Amino acid sequence: MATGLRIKTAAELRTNYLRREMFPTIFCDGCGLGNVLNYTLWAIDEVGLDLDRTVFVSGIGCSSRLPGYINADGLHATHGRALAFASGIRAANPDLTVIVFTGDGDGAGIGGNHLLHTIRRNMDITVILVNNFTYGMTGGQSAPTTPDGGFSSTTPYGNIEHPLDICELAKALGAPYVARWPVVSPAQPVKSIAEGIRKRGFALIEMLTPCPTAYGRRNGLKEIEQIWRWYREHTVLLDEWEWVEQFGSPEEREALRGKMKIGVFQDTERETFEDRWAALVAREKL
Ligand SMILES: Cc1ncc(C[n+]2csc(CCOP(=O)(O)OP(=O)(O)O)c2C)c(N)n1
Repeated sequence: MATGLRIKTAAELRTNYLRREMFPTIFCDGCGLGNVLNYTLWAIDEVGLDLDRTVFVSGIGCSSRLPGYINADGLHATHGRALAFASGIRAANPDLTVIVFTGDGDGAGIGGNHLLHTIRRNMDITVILVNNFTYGMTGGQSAPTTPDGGFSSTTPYGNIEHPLDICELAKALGAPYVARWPVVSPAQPVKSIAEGIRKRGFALIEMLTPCPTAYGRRNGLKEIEQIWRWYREHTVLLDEWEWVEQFGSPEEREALRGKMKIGVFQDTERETFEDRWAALVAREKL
């Protein structure tokens, strides 16, 4: 594999990282959250994180249940507030590695304002934001990410709102690491999660993840083959997207409509809140 990873078997993951008593999971058939959990554990293993020095934080939703399956300290916080709790942990104990699992509703809907200000502050937090285009746990209401025309319990005639591009937002706010990948292939997500954990400062990895029960069944995306085909047909690698925008024909540019860019949107350095705090404490002799 291109990343040089040795992918762990399910048995190895179970022994090293999982709370066996928590299984089976609450996830539906075809849900991609198991993949997100696997990729995160593979990345953690690759980085060699000490789980005794790592805290997993989440808000509320199906995706926010993920910390419960990992054999490490976790904080299952309130809806939309995962980043506020994560920021508190980092401020109180900057030696801890903080990884947040959040949904598109949790992280970019009700928690959208926390997302803006946590990125602006640039604390060293890695956020794995699971975008399943819907508020899954509560039965499939439309979210800020629901695609144009997408059917949901609150948009029975199709969504008329423009969807939020979370990665473009995070990039514009100066997040040092920003990436988006669909869950259908493991290599890039595992590499990005590892890069996000290693990055000093705020890292956001958006995972496009199927929700066959709440979103898929209303949108012809209930079966695995349909989901795979949709991700293949509706995602375009960033380099290719930029090339088409610059040099493509009007028809090729038009074909980008309704599709999503995937790849690493930003990989840069920016002074962190923790660095500035340490400098302030030293300067003012606090
Ligand atoms: C303050 C508050 N408002 C609403 C809810 C109800 N609620 C629980 S989970 C959820 C949706 C979560 O959606 P998302 O974050 O997209 O995660 P998913 O379940 O899709 O993984 C909502 C609205 C709540 N628990 N608290």
